[in-house]
Amino acid sequence: MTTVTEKAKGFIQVDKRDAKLALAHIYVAFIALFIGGLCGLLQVLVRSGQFTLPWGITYYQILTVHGVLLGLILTTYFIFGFQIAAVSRTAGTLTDKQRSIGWIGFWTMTAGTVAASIMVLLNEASVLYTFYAPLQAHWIFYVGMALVVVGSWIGGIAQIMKYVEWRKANPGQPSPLITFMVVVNLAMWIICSLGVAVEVVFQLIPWSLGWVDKIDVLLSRTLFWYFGHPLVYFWLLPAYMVWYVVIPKIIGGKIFSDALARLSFMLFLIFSIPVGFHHQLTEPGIDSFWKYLQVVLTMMVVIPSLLTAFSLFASFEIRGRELGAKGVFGWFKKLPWKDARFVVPFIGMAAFIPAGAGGIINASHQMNQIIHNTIWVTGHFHLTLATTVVLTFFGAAYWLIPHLTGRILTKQMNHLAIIQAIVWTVGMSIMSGAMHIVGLFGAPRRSDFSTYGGSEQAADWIPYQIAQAVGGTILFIGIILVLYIVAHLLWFAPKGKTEFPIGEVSEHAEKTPMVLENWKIWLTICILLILFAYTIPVIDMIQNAPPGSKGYKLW
Ligand code: HAS
Repeated sequence: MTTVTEKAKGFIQVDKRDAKLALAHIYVAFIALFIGGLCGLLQVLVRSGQFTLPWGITYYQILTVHGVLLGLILTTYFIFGFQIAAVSRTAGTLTDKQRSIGWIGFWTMTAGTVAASIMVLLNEASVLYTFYAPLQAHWIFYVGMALVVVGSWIGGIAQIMKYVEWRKANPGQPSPLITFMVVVNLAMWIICSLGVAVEVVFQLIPWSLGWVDKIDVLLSRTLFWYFGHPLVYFWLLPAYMVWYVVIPKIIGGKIFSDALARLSFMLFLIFSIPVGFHHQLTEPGIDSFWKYLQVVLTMMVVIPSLLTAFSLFASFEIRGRELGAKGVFGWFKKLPWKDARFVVPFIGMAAFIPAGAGGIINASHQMNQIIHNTIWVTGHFHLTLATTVVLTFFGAAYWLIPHLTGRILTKQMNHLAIIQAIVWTVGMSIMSGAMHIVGLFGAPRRSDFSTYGGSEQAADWIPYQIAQAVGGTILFIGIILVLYIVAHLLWFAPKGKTEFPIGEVSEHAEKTPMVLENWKIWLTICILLILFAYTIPVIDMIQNAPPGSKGYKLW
């Protein structure tokens, strides 16, 4: 295998000051991985029925630490670190003003993270990562979460400013693909997080401070899920950036089509927000027409993922044939199976095939009745988020961190990174597989074993829960391995230059039509679809809220 360093000749280096900002985010992400992962291990042990938490720590407390730190903090910080580096690498070094705004965003998010984490660790906010009312947390937890969101807007604006500057300097030209993708992800994030911001600021904070004694629970859940589904695409799209732009370069090939990649991202922007009701299909108070409409829109958001799968297969096949591959699957053997930067994200891609099929099952109105609130759903998001996305992030970290720290990924670390991914795959197959199967038998998610462990059904679930504990323990070993590699890349790896790989578009690809970068058109469609999918049902919810829930209303 050619080492990363050997390949890295004459490449563009991210400016040191931007690298520092990106790295600050990456540090927080991996600290969150350690604490959140440890709580994940404790959780599967508790659910196996063989272990009791010491010192009065509760199941919901560790479940909240796990969900908030891994689902919200690890992801947001890694994504921001990656995006800042990607924008700086492809659209140019940030200006001092943009970088200062980036730092203000970072510190605002971090102040919020610390405040919220302290409340969760003190058992004052054991409300899980969805913080559904009527579970109530200490007001400091909600203020902390609001600061994380506001900080992400500030940090996001810094990245968008660089894009705007680039477009002004290069009129009529399509922007660098990965910078464009970053801006789509941020646009989606800002539009969707308005929902959770309204919920937290106008409902949860006044309620937790005792200014109002009741809130409209259905409305609060609806505002959460207006945010919650695009949240999962906010996690996914940076993985897609790696798949579309970085992986073709790593395999020595070309990006299949710039236009197709941009179209797929714009389809995510318009279809990923008006679909939150697919998390609320079993909830009363929402007319079934609106649920059905959002199920249809959910099926539309599957299309850009299918486009992505097509594009990836095309990139792989074209490269394989260049290297002499024959037959339908001959290209498979020609891929760089000894390069962790490829293998680790590739396992993530492969996992997304069953994971995506699971998502389609979830979204299919009637089938949702079988799996909703069972541990099948937990199995689903451990395949999507904790395998597809997280393995892609690990694979990216193996070139991103050494690029930013001025070090290299040695052959030994490259080898260890592949072993890490195999450990992860084994652990996750056992854990997520058991979750999917026992979920179909009706085993509940988010339930303390002590509350249901004595029931007759629970006896049938126990073998699967023990399997989850075995898988979870293997996964924790995977976390220790990745943290070891990351620490090595941050502080101990030999000094050297590592490439930030950015693929070139194939010369056979069609020219990118500029309409794909016409924000007026795409944002208008996005807002119209949101208004169409949400206006009437939300008015309905407010007007027809059951008597007890009218104590506090938004308007
Ligand atoms: Fe989901 C629940 C529907 C994708 C995460 N989802 C969740 C929850 C999370 C989550 C965290 O409709 C739980 C929320 C909670 O706490 O309650 N999900 C979908 C659908 C998709 C989907 C339709 N989910 C994701 C992704 C996530 C994620 C991505 C995180 C990153 N999900 C649902 C529904 C629920 C739900 C319901 C609510 C369930 C309930 O009742 O509570 C789709 O986006 C999936 C489309 C994906 C594909 C796959 C394309 C494949 C590709 C790979 C190509 C591979 C290659 C490699 C080229 C169609 C792109 C080649 C490999 C070889 C081996 C050759």
